[in-house]
Parts: sequence; C-alpha cells; structure tokens
Amino acid sequence: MSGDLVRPFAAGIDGASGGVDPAGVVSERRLSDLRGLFRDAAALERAVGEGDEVVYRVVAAPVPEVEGEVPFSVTTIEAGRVGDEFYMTRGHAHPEPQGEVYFGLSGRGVLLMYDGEEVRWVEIRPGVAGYIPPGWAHRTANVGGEPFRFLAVYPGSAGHDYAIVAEGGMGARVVRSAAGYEVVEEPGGAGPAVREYYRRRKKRG
Ligand code: S6P
Ligand code: ZN
Repeated sequence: MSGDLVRPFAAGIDGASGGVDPAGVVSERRLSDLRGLFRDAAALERAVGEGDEVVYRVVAAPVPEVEGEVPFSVTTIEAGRVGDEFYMTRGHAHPEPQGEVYFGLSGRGVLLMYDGEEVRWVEIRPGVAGYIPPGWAHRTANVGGEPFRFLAVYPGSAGHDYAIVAEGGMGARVVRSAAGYEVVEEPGGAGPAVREYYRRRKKRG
C-alpha cells in the first residue's frame, strides 16, 4: 500500500541556490560520509580532520518514493577535490531498473554511468539534460570552480542501491588534468558477481 497520491502542485527551482519550494526531505553528505569512495584515503582523512565540510546537499520536492509517483530533487555539489579527484556523490544503482533524467542548472559537472562492464559519461552544464538508462549506476562530480547544481527526475519505485557502488566501484574516476579534468578508467574491471548484478538489471522483463 502506498497511500494517497500527491495533489497537483508547482515547485520553484532556484538554480542559483539549489532551493526547491516547497521542499520535502533535505539531506547533506560530508566528507566523512564518503569514506571508502575516493582513491586517496589519507587525503580524505586529512580533510575530515580539517573541518569535514559538506560535499553535497540534496533538496527533494515533497513527492514520496513510491510506485506511480515521479520524485524530483536538486543536488548541489560544492567545488573541491580529495587529492586529484573531484568532489562527487556517493553514487548508486536503481535496484528496480528504472531510468532517470538529470538537467543542469548551474556550474559544470560530469555524470558518470557504469553497467558493470562499460563506462559512459556526459558533461552536464546549464541547459543540458543527461539520460541514465535503466540498469546503469550513476554518480556526478563537480569539475568546475563553483557549485554544480542539477535537477534529477526519476520513477518513485526505482529505489537506491549504494552498496553495489561502494563495493563494485564505478569503473572510472573523475580527476584533475592539465585540460581541467579527465575521466580515467580503472584497470581490472568488476568481478563476476558485480557484472552479474548489472546483467540481471539490464534484461527487460
Ligand atoms: C536519485 C538521483 C539524485 C541523487 C543525488 C545524490 O535517483 O540520482 O537525486 O540521489 O544526486 O546522489 P547519491 O548517489 O548520494 O544518491
Ligand atoms: Zn538515481
């Protein structure tokens, strides 16, 4: 039982502040919430000791994550790096293989996607929409010098699996380079269990 559906409404999306009005749940992730995700664990611990700053904030509209609804939210990723790696989200897969749309509001970011074998990425700027197909894990990184903000819209039944990314990685990292940034694929690839996880989610029922 998912209860009553939400009544029609309009929400203000503030691309300059990352605000959503009316807002639902607001969540923040600090450096200490991202342990195990950056390559340079020592640099992460130093930064945690130096203030443990907020890396990103998600402001959701008041739409529940249940089947039939279409939740949406604005993510703001601050500018910064841990070692050479840009500030980024934890990253997740949707256990129900559902797609998602990101739309750039301000700043510049990379939307990294991974299906257990292949890595794809697109740059998101204001006015650019990125499409995440069903079965692809996704993570965003701020590759600019100001906050990166985007709107995310996804099916309410999608769910969020963080463990598969924490354990299996994203197949690549977004790091500083002479040109600004580059997406560097990680050698080795995922193990058979991770590949099987994604294979199952890309089959159409
Ligand atoms: C939800 C969507 C975004 C992320 C947000 C934070 O499906 O992909 O709203 O939740 O960008 O990332 P993460 O990986 O911490 O959920
Ligand atoms: Zn998602």
